[in-house]
Amino acid sequence: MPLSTDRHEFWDASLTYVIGHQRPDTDSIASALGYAWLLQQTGHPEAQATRCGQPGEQTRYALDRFQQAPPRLLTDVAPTFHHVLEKRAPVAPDAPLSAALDRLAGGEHAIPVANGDGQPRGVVTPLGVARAYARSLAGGANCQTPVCGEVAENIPTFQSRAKVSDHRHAVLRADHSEFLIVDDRGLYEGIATQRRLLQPPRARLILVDHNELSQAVAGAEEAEIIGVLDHHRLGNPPTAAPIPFTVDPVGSTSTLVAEHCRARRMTPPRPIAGVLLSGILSDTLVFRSPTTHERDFDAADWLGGVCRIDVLLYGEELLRASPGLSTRTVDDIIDGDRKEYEMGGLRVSIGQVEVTGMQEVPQQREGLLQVMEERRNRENLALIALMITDVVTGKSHLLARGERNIVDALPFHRVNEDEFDLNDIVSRKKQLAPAVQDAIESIL
Ligand SMILES: [Mn+2]
Repeated sequence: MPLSTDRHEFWDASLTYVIGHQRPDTDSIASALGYAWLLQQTGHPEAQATRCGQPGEQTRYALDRFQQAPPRLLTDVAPTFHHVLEKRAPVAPDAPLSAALDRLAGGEHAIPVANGDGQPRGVVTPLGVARAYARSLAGGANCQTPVCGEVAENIPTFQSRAKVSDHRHAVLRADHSEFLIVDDRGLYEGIATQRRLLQPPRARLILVDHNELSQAVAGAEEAEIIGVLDHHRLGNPPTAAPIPFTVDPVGSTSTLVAEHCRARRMTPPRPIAGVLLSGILSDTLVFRSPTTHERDFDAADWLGGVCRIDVLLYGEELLRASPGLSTRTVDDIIDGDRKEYEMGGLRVSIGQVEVTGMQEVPQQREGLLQVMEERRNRENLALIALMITDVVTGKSHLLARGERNIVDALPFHRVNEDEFDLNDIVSRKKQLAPAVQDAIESIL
């Protein structure tokens, strides 16, 4: 599916973005599409499905299979100068001063002056007019009225794309209460007032499939989180106002979306139903993961009926669409789905990668371990591990680098110095992370 619409766009304060986590997986894309659809049908036309990264191969397979377009890309939700500017019409430099005076008299504080091509030439302010008047008095008999360009003064200028938070200091300390905003080419776009810059509008987000800001779209800490629909551990900051917050320990966020649909007696169209089903099958590894809940079966069964598809057969087909190790870069394998934990006061990072068969592990092992060691040093980790899960057989291996006593304490079958056979462990959050935590706490 072409992703050619991925050019830079500003977020829109009139929309509510339903958005999954960074490095989106199938459940994250599916639940954003499904939940935005449900909201749109139930009185929230402003809901928009969004993603903050490129979908992987498995997700693209699911989208193609059900002919569903991916959610819109949104890579940053911090307020920019674009979000606060007022599009005041500029006056020409050779316009008579009366043109600016009329507007000042009407209550504007700064009248932008720009050439015909948009090149800004400053602003006319009451103070600037007073200064020009004082100059002309000092100059004696010259009674000719100046033009706007002669009276215009420079004020601090910002690019519309720049983040307000990056320039808060400059805005606070400026002698001016209004600022010129220009586009990428330096051409006039509008005026921003200090008052508005100190309280810019905030993007409205509903987080799906995550609740921790560290996993959210860039700028989320400056946004307004108005809802959370998730199935992961809590790691969210406090909000100013109460918000709908659902974190339910089921196998996928898509399950929660399907349940919301059913509770409201809304049946999604086939593309949405198919993608939601894919989210469930992907996160539960076709129900083989111990994170699987009875409710995941129910939701998948219902969605399978809606899109008239054999759930189990399709599930195997979907899992096989995951790419192998050799087609991915080492960085992508290690960082693609990596989460940091604090265990016994130590920093631990565990990544997970899905494969269809372990045959590529031996030739990739050394390269992966080397980069893991780099990450461990750079991020000051006590342990870094990569869980390689074969989604076809439901078995995993673990590569691990860390403090010697920690690696030695891992309660798994060692097949190599830095490699363990995890047998049928497939869940990082439910099986691996607790086992690693127990091991670390046992030696402290
Ligand atoms: Mn999920």
